[in-house]
Amino acid sequence: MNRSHPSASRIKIAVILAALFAVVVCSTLTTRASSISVCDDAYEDNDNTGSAYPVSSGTYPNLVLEDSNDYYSIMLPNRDHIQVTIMFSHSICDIDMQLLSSYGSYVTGSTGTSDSELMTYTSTSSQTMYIRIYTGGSPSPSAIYSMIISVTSPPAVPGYDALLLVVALVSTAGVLALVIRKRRM
Ligand SMILES: [Ca+2]
Ligand SMILES: [Ca+2]
Repeated sequence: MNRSHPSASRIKIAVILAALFAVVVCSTLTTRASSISVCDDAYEDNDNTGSAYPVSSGTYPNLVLEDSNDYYSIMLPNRDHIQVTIMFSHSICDIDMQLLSSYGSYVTGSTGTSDSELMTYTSTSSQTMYIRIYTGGSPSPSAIYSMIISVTSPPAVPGYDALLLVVALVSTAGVLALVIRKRRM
């Protein structure tokens, strides 16, 4: 017997034991103060809109869906376009996501069956929106994902600001004319 090359079954058992060890350790090693698992990401406790972690355009690697939800908040000016992408291993955990309004209502979402999800939205008002990461399966310390957020502003329209100024001046002049007319009556 060649002892330098362990059998495939032994390797498989070792991998399973290592995974079980990680799950058990990560599930039990919790901080006494907040009960947050030491294996979850640094943005916890962000399990609802009230505790959503504020984010902006950028890449957020090594996030963990160890509990039921991860919420992130983002400020979107009117007409800005947001694109959110998450990447993960679908075979480990089927992670989905939603974009919620400032009131917490559903705006759009992505519930695919591959190793990534993507959603886009163009804001119709200035508001704080919420990105909800969740799963219909089982959250675990192994449910690791990366999130990429891209927010872009609409291109400036030539003469748009000047047009707004003209409209404001004409409106103000109209109101003044009405006031003067009423006083003379
Ligand atoms: Ca998390
Ligand atoms: Ca969470």
